[in-house]
Amino acid sequence: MRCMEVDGADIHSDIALIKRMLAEDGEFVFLYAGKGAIHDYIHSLHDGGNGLDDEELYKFRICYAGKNLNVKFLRDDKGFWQDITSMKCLIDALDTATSCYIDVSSDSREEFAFIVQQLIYIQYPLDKADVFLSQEFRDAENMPLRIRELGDKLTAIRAAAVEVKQRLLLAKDDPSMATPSLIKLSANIDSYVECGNKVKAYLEILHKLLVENRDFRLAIAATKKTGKSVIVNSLIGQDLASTDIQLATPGNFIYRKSTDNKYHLWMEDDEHNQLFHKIYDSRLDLCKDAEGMCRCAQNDMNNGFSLRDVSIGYPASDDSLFASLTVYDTPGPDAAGTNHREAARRALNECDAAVFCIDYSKYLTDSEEEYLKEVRDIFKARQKFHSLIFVLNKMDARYADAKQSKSIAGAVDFIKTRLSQIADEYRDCIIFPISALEYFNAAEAERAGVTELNAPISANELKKLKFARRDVPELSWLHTHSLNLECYHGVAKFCYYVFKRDSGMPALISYLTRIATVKSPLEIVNHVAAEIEQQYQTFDDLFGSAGIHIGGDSYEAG
Ligand SMILES: Nc1nc2c(ncn2[C@@H]2O[C@H](COP(=O)(O)OP(=O)(O)O)[C@@H](O)[C@H]2O)c(=O)[nH]1
Ligand SMILES: [Mg+2]
Repeated sequence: MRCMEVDGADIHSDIALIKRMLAEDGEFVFLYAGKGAIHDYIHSLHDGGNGLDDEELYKFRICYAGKNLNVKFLRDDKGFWQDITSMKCLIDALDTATSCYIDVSSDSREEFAFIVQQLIYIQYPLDKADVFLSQEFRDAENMPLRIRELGDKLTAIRAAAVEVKQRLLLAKDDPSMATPSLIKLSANIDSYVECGNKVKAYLEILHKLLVENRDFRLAIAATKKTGKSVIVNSLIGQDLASTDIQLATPGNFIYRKSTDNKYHLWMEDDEHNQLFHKIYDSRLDLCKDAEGMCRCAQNDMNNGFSLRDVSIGYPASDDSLFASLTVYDTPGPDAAGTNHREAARRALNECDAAVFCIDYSKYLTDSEEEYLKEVRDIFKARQKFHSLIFVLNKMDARYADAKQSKSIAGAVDFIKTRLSQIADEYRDCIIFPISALEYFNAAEAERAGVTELNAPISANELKKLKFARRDVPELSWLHTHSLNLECYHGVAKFCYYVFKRDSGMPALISYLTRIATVKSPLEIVNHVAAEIEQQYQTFDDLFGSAGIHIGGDSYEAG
């Protein structure tokens, strides 16, 4: 990819240079090495309409120059690792047609997030670039061995606890064995039992990780009407979550794949007893019932206009993306007088990762800011900010609204700056610009069997298609959008692949897949390992005083 540095020292010469390069190569990438934020620089380049015009801003690709990188780079078609020290170095080495690996040798999450975000700024296809921390890679390789070692430690703790119990029993019959330190242990026998239960719970978690394909739980959170349900439908590959403009989601709707190829709707009480369970052959019948439940809740003042968590099972092919994904469509917390806030908070606490969605067309409202502070508190307590991902949705709105920022990097950079002002913890967050509706409409047309868009066709042919297939209303949206892509980006041919890629969703999905398959299991093992180490130490100190050493030979391990 071709690239060049700019620094804003002489804005007029920058404008002239950028205009010239964009006319030559629409994909040209600029690296910002100046002071201040990229969104402010873009504002200066626009110069109230005297500088870069809208068409140029749509095309303009820019990211930060990042001159102190310490990463290793491998391209699939080359057999050697290359040292990378700046974004210029990286972009020179990238090729959109070839997959690559970017190994963040410093193990710094900040550097990792920086690189991923810069690739998003320049709209690089993230599914072609695998960015990872060196430590993560080593951990993943060592995971089976590590789990075995942790299992051994747990067995040793158990064996030592059994030994303590046996000695206490013997001491009852033989007072000479009742040393003062053993008697001291007997006073706390209840707390060992409790620890024993904890140890058992860890064993179960590890067992699940090793033996079962663990479920990945993802919560989608946002204020109302930001596009949560469209994102959910895009991820599960079904039109299930209601996007009726008059109907707010009044509780958590939890979607997971069913095992019998049917649709299911069920609800449980607080003790996980099923309150009801209905099975459907038809998606539409289930949707009708689910919408009916939402409508009832809208008038149910006694229950805070809310629903208990509703679970939905849906048939999905085995090769479907995220086969073991559970998605929580959470209620927006911004409806006064409802219990919606509480339900969303619960989902955010239960999930392995969360997507927080911001409406591009509104640029952070007061209620979004308030919700973001609350989410910061939840994730602070959980100590896992990197599993909180941001999306800036409705990016397609920049074509329709004259006042909106035309540059994707400009819009994302602005929100990124705002987020770091709202909470320091959001400084290293990653924001994905997407148009969930574009992805969803393309997927719906595909599911409706419109095969003409499997291969590229012109905007004019797409126009004819939308009239020929009036039964597929999504084609009309896609056609309107194709005119924007043709006019502002010079796209001549359209197919599902083009729309999906333009939507930004594949980049988000590939990032989520990585979290689900690598980061989340590692995080669980690390968490469990830390707890086990702590328990090991506590027991060892405690039992050691009575001459019993965990894993030692002072007893028969059993
Ligand atoms: N233009 C545009 N509209 C969207 C997009 N995503 C969602 N919407 C619309 O925003 C409205 C609210 O979407 P919905 O998913 O119901 O929002 P929720 O309340 O957050 O679940 C609907 O009319 C959607 O069609 C998008 O990417 N672009
Ligand atoms: Mg919704």
